[in-house]
Amino acid sequence: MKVLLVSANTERVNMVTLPLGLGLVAAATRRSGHEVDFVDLLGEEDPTGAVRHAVASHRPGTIGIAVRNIDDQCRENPRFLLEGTRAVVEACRSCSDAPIVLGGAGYSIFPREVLAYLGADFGVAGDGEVVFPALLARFGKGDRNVSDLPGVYVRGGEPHTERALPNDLDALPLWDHALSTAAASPDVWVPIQSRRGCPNGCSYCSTARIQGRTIRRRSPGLVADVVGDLARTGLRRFYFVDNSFNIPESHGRALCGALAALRPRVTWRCILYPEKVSEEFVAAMAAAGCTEVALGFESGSERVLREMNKRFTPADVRHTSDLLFDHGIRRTGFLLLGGPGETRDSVEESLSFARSLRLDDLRITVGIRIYPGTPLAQRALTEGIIESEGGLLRPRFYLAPGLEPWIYGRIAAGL
Ligand code: B12
Ligand code: SF4
Repeated sequence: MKVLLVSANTERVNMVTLPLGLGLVAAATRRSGHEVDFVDLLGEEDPTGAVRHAVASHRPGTIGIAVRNIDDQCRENPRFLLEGTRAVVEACRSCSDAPIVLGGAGYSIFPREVLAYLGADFGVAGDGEVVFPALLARFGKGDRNVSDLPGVYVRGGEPHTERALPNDLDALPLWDHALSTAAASPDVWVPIQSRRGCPNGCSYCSTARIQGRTIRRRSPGLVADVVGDLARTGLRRFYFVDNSFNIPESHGRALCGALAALRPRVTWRCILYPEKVSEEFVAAMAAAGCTEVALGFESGSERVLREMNKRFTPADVRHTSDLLFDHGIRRTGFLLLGGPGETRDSVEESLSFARSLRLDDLRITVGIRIYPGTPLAQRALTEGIIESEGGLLRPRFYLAPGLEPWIYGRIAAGL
């Protein structure tokens, strides 16, 4: 079957991101014998025009659309990002009768709501590489009765089976050539993924709904092989999009060993969870080409960290940050202020803690985006901040009482 895959993300906020997830779905779809046309709308001046053109020239039997971002998570001036995606769905409808299937990280958090809002036909919550080809196989037989497939939503219906989170990631593709041209752009850090899932259960986090709570790993050697292949095509800067590069540390260390052996050498960035990080591990990261780490410690107050269900203390953060500094790895710190239990004092504590770390960069977010199914959503419900967990598609935020408007002035005043 001819399949058109569209990445609807047009955002450049924070960093240019390549649609890795859709690329992996594209590779799996090709492996299943289908013909794939791939359109990334990032950088398109006329996204709906580009989609209409692709539909007209490819005449797909099925259209898949990746929904990455729902909003920008900014409480002060929130931007809801699905309107553009809705226009993309409408553009597809206006020139094709092909079924439209949604998927992606943003989609997986709000499968029912996004499907209804965008007016598509089907949606796949969770990993797409196995389920999307299974869906195509049914469509190929003229069968649109697909709600028995894992995590598949039909507009107005419910899936009969839990989302698919395959354990054997080595059986799935790691890259797709459709991404390679954009990956060569000088402002891109090429995304690569070595594991999925996170068991940590931070109180506000949506990852469990996207990737589940069980860690699923790819073999470090296979990941390094793909990075090496890409390096030989001239790509040298990578971004590990794993939720945390060091969970578990043994996997990260094995990966570092394999990356260190690559010629030509590559540089890379990753996200680190500042719990039990050893000097040996940080040395291995540096030797393998790590140049920068996103250190999401979120707070400098031990009490607030406990409220967030973090497993580390400010002392652990300092230890990790110092090790990174000692090994020449840039540190971007993240503070997430205003969650349950936050007070003016704990905000001051966090700011002075962040100052003391002498980070290379610090990003501060005020107010926490509430995601359904999280302890934070439960808390917001109990405190009357939200009315139900069903109304969270348009962003709602938790901000502890007594902080507004003071906190915005305080952040503007600097560390
Ligand atoms: C790494 C990451 C980043 C990195 C990206 C680095 C890079 N070079 O790509 C950084 C830190 C820069 C970043 C920035 C942002 N991010 Co971010 N990011 C992530 C993270 C942790 C992983 C995303 C990823 O690459 N996954 C790897 C790929 C392989 O998985 P995938 O895309 O989910 O694809 C799979 C499935 O979803 C599915 N699938 C995907 N597409 C399709 C299509 C079809 C048709 C089908 C059937 C299936 C399917 O199959 C794929 C393979 O199994 C997710 C959280 C998470 N756990 O998913 C947040 C996440 C995607 N980010 C989010 C947000 C909000 C942002 C920012 C807006 C934050 C900000 N204000 O700066 C920016 C936006 C960046 C941009 N320009 O678009 C949110 C999106 C939800 C929302 N509220 O909108 C998430 C979900 C985190 C969260 N808070 O919940 N991000
Ligand atoms: S460590 Fe990161 S991905 Fe895991 S639950 Fe916490 S915030 Fe989410």
